[in-house]
Amino acid sequence: MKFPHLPWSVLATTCLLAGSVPALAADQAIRLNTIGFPPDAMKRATIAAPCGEFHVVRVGDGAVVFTGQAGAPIKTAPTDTDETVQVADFSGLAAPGRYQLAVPGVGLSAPFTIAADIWNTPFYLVTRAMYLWRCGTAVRAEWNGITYEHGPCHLEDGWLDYADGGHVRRPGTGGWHDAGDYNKYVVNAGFSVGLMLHALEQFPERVAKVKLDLPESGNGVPDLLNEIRWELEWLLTMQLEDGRVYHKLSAVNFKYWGPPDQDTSPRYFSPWSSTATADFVAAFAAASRSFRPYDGDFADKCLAAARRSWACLAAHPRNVPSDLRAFHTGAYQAEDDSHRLWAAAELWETTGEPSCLREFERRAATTEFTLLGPTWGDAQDLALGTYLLTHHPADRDPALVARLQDSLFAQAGHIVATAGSNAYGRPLGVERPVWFWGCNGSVAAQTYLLHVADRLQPDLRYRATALDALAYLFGRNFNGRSYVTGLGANPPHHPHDRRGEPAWPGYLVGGGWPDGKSWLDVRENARLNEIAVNWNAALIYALAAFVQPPEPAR
Ligand code: 9MR
Ligand code: ZN
Repeated sequence: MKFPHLPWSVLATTCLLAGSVPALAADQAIRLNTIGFPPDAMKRATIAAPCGEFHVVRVGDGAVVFTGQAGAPIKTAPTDTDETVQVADFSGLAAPGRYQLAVPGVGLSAPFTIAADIWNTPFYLVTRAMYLWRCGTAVRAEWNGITYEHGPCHLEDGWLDYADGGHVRRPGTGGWHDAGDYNKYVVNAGFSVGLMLHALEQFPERVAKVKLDLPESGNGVPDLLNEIRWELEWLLTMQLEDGRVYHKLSAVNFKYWGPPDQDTSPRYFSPWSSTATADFVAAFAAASRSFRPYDGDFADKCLAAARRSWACLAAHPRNVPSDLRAFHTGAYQAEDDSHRLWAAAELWETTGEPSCLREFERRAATTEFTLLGPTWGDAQDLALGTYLLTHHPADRDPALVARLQDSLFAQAGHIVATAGSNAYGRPLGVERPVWFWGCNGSVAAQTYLLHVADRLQPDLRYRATALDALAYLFGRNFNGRSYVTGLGANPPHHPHDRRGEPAWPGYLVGGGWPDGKSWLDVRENARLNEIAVNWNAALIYALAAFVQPPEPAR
């Protein structure tokens, strides 16, 4: 059978694919991962219109390559997407190619691809997006024939007025802009670096050789590590002599909108915080491990910096928040327990020192894995993951190991079940308050639990659910749109990003809340449509697990 033989209603809706209609056009009723699927993966679409038989047709000649029957109607909760949908399962189709779903009476889906290396380009773009966030330097990249660039920015960073330094400058250029704003926050930076380092540490065979077209590419260091180093070099400028770490370097408000190299808002250090200091320790202890094979001097420098701030934490056993009264920008304030736990875990993993292990195990005694995966506010999953995947397992407390493994498998199992029973395969589900600022980032970050669990006890359901998370983010969602700029079908065109439009490519937007219908592709809406380093870092981690490594040279 050929595509032209399909009912006229399918053909009629094809024309709608050409325009970008923000409203729910008929074709947007067919919601699926618009990047695609590895051949052996589960493949499902969610159809928000009554349907029965469906077909998969090949792009080009329109040949029908698969026919199936949509599942029974599912009513989604009012707090979720409040609609009736049916699931089309075409997992039986494994042949590589480019396809569309054709649903008689409903329409045609966006095109998607079946191929083993389907996640390589997204990994490249989403990671290179970190490079495009670089501050204090000119950046330039091309994507889809468009050049994105700006000149060196924020070269005055920054002033010490609000950090007991008087009107004096202290060097703090470099690093990444945090998000749609150009400020730089240590807690979010440390978290993002940590998660990216875990991606490299857990999937080195997949990502260490990936070229990102960075200024440093070809220097013998993995490009992922080259990009991380850009942020680390800035983080080093945030550390005081005595190990305390400034909480942020920021303008006093969010008023400026425009290219970063035209931004003349004065930017200030805020006072130190214990949370920033703990995240600094964790990030640098982990970085020291990853840099060791490539650059021993830098690895030593990272470890020395981590130790200095670790000693500072010991001298300040209680949470010390930063005084942010002068600022109306991001706060990134958190209780620091999970951050201290993470610092202890990474420093122990790097040094093997019993005192770090004791500190970790004391703090971990009452800790569980979370369901949301690691977030900037709650780093404990990273801490517990490091402990369970350690390279010196024999030193650990076996009872604690057993309890934490149980906690991990329970939470990972819950995530699997949640995705399995969700109409869109969304692993965050709907029953708890799971629509919040940045919830798309958590959908990506939940894969952390799945992959750590898979490593300890391989189970195909963990990887399948991690692919469900990616499928959701790239189009199998209420909007039927990719939530990552520059990738997939009808991606965000108006992200909350001061660099403007056309949208800079490779960025995951925060996502809708307080329910499953709330997302808007509106530039002004930071709560729904901002981009941020922590969400991209989570997506980098989620994608790293599925990058197809290059064929070994013969
Ligand atoms: O991701 C942050 C989210 O968890 C908070 O609820 C929200 C409000 O404090 O802030 C988010 O982070 C923003 C930060 O404060 C400033 N830069 C942009 C970040 C993403 O919106
Ligand atoms: Zn800048």
